[in-house]
Amino acid sequence: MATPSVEYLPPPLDATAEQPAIFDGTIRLYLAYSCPYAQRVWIARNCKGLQDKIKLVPLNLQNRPAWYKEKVYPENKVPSLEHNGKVIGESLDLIKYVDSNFEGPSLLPDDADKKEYFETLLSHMDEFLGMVYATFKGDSTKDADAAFDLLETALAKYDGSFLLGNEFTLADIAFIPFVERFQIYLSEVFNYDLTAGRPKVAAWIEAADKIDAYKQTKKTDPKELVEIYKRIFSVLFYFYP
Ligand SMILES: N[C@@H](CCC(=O)N[C@@H](CS)C(=O)NCC(=O)O)C(=O)O
Repeated sequence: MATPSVEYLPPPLDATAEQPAIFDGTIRLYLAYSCPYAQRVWIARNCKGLQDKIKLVPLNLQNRPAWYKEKVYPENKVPSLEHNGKVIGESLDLIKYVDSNFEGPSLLPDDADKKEYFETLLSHMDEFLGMVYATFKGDSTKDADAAFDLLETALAKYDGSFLLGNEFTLADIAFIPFVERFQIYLSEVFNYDLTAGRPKVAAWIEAADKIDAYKQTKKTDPKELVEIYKRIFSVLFYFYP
């Protein structure tokens, strides 16, 4: 069957849902549509054209089925991937796993320098996210400024719209789900445009938005996102509104 151009997305499973069969040969990606970590793996799966091969199993994280922790993935987080009689997790490991264990276009260039740069970018991931979250926790955008300036600099390393050049690769897949959310939250809550004065970041987001494999995973509801981030980060807002 040809892959439909817009995939049907099944509704999330909640605590009342029965567990799908496990280790029956079906390859399953357990995810939450709202989770940026899971979105990384979802994008990689779509980029490789594996929509018919890797089945999406969305969970309602607010009302998670108990069987997920008990029978599928004891860490009880998403994403996880059921493949070859095992369940594995961790989004940055999983995007590499999906790229190297399945058919479809390679999502990393052959070039050794670019591969090394990819690892360097990943090694700065926590720092990058931490800088943006520091802004979310406070009231100054200086840390976010520094983070997006780093991204602008990172995008200048190679010619082309993407982090490793002209192709949308695992490097972009690792960062874009977070930047997608940061753009919404910073604009809504801080009136801050992360692309202002950063032409490469602006062009990167614009180029990514044209990629179907990514577009189909963009399910962030701005209202819901703002509520979630506010709940997580704005304890101070609560006491000093
Ligand atoms: N390091 C993990 C993080 C995954 C993660 O934190 N996922 C969140 C959803 S966005 C989750 O499952 N949270 C549920 C929980 O912590 O109970 C990865 O990269 O895959």
